[in-house]
Amino acid sequence: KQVIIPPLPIFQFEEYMTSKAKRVNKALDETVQLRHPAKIHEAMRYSLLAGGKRVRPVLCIASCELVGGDESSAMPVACALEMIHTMSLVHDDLPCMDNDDFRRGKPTNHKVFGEDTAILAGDALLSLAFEHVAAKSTEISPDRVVRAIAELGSAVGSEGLVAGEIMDIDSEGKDVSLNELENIHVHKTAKLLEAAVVCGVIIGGGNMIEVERVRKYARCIGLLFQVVDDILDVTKSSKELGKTAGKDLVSDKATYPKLMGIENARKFAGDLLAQATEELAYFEVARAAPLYHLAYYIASRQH
Ligand code: GRG
Repeated sequence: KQVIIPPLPIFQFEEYMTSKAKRVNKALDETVQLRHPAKIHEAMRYSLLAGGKRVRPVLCIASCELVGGDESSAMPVACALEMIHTMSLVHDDLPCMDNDDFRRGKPTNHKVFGEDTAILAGDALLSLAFEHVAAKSTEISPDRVVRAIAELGSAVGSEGLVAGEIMDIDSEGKDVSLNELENIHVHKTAKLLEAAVVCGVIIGGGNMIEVERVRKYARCIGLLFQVVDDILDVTKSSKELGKTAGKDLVSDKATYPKLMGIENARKFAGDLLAQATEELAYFEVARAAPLYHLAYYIASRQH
């Protein structure tokens, strides 16, 4: 099948991302204040306000606006998504998981506050995410708030992020098929992006057709994010090494370039971008402009 990627609608995307991220940061800062007990709130704020790209909150707000809702209605869910994403990073970095020392350009949470506090800070962020949506989405009909909460819960739990992480852990040192690799990424990355757009549409008053369109869009950009990540790992390290085989072509970890070859991985990325934009074709182009640009942004990222 021939891949057709439509031209991008004209739209000030960088400005859009920056201004939305700024308002999300402000809302997060106000939501997680430095109160008693100071240590746990410091640890929560340390990772939450460490300057991520805020892709999930922006996806949520953009999807809410796509169906006619406004930014302020989506803000509690947008903040919850970032709390959940951040807690998953804090736990992922722990010595018993990936054992990473740096995240978002700073020492990881457990390096600064200790493992015990890092685990608790993650737990507190996860719990607060759900409390915040339930307590602050006061202008949205309760049935929509409950649907959004259910969507968030399923994106996190044993059929969501946690499923992706356990499958990833179990796959270590084993031969992983393309299907298994896709399944890990769908759960570790795509599920929360799906929840972001689906919750945005639910809160914005959208219908089931709209929900399913954005869900498919998010699944494509979630996989796209990982394929691009894998390709960048190869090209980055081959530049560093001055060789054709980069780090991830020789390391243990299963990646798309390793399983299908770099050219097919690039083609797969193109297919995913085309599929993502196909789902958006259902909506009015001008309203969907931020989502088109987000997909291109993920596809063309250079680092
Ligand atoms: C969720 C209860 C619960 C436990 C955690 C550890 C774990 C289970 C899941 C791991 C999830 C994980 C680390 C997925 C990778 C997600 C990903 C694509 C991270 C990078 O996202 P960006 O680029 O990062 O959006 P920034 O820093 O910009 O936000």
